[in-house]
Amino acid sequence: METLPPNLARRRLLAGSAGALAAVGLGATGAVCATDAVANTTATKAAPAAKPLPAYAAWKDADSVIVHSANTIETKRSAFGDGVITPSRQLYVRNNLPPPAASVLDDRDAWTIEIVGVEQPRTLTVGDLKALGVETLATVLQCSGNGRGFFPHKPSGTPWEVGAAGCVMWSGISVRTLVEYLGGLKGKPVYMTGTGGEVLPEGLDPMSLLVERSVPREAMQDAMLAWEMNNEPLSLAHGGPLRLIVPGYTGVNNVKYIKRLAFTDEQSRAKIQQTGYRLTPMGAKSSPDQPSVWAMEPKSWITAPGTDGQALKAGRAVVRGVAFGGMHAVKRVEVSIDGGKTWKEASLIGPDLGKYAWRQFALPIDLPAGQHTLVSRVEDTAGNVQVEKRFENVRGYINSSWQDHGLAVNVS
Ligand SMILES: Nc1nc2c(c(=O)[nH]1)N[C@H]1C(S)=C(S)[C@@H](COP(=O)(O)O)O[C@H]1N2
Ligand SMILES: [Mo]
Repeated sequence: METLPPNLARRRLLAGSAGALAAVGLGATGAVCATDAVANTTATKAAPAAKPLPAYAAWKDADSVIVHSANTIETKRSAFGDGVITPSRQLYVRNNLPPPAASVLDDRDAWTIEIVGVEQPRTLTVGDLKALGVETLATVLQCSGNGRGFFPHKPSGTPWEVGAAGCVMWSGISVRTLVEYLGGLKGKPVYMTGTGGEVLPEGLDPMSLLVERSVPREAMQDAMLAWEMNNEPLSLAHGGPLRLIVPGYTGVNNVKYIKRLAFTDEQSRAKIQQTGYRLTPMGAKSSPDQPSVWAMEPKSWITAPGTDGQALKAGRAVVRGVAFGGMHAVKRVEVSIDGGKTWKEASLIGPDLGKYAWRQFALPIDLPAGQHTLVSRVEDTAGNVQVEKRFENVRGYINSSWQDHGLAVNVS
């Protein structure tokens, strides 16, 4: 039987009640106000002088991204375009630590990874892995804090809006194939734990910095060790030479520069696991007994028209966006041009790249003159509906609220 990560199980209940609220039309006026406020924030934030791209990500398309800092780069909402895969040059970047030296890419196949918690634990090179198997998989990669910028309490951390996410194609070896090759799992481990290969500064407690994340063991079923992203050798910015992909799980669980994969009975002792990335109720302190930020939830947002705040002309328009289920495939997407009072079903367009990818959606409409708030709402194949309201939490994680992600447009 599938064991749901606790955050997802709990949020399913929330999703149900938000759906009910939406059905009675609650929050429509609230939605307009909230999203107008958001639109203003966006406009003022875009204006200040753009920060330069850091050297390791200098190859990114500067016009498509917002550089928050050297280690946090966001895709502009207007840059998602109408193709399903997010081009690498436009994909967001998030590093908790500075990346390793670029020289780790000099001989990619020589990078080693230690596999433990299997019957025959071993250290293998990327070259070895390439000789064992290959698969290709599309997933939504989304930072746990994507949408944090919409939390009114201004949580610490990057105030991402929609662009700490993308739909990416990965190639590598499936963790299942690798584990079979190593004789299967040893015993019945509870977690799969991945360790990042950054060089840690001396003199500080390594556990306070180490990027090491544990996810429920079941996540290994669809997980992959990837050496290629969007048909190219994996870049340093995105975790090359080798990265763990845990489909359906938020960005942080997709450990870059992976140097150790362990099947363990306990969660990692690293701070990033113990108290970091917890869904901490407002007013409380982060602690290991709170749900870890693991599975993603149904979420969608509109990417066009009027994304850059440019004036729109009344008449025919096609509302477009992206939608994903997190752990399940997308069933349908509804669009509203009146802030959630009335909804129409959009068409899913473009190729379906599997349940972990996002779907593009489109709805041709007649756009009347005036101020409108465009919103979208996705339902997955398990019946989970994108929530109307964010779940308040101290660090601003997992904001899937359709109301927060509304787009205010001005039509004349
Ligand atoms: N080793 C390592 N892996 C990591 C991180 C990191 O800092 N170090 N950051 C995580 C976070 S918080 C996110 S959102 C994603 C970002 O992936 P990207 O930079 O390829 O977009 O990587 C995750 N994996
Ligand atoms: Mo993240």
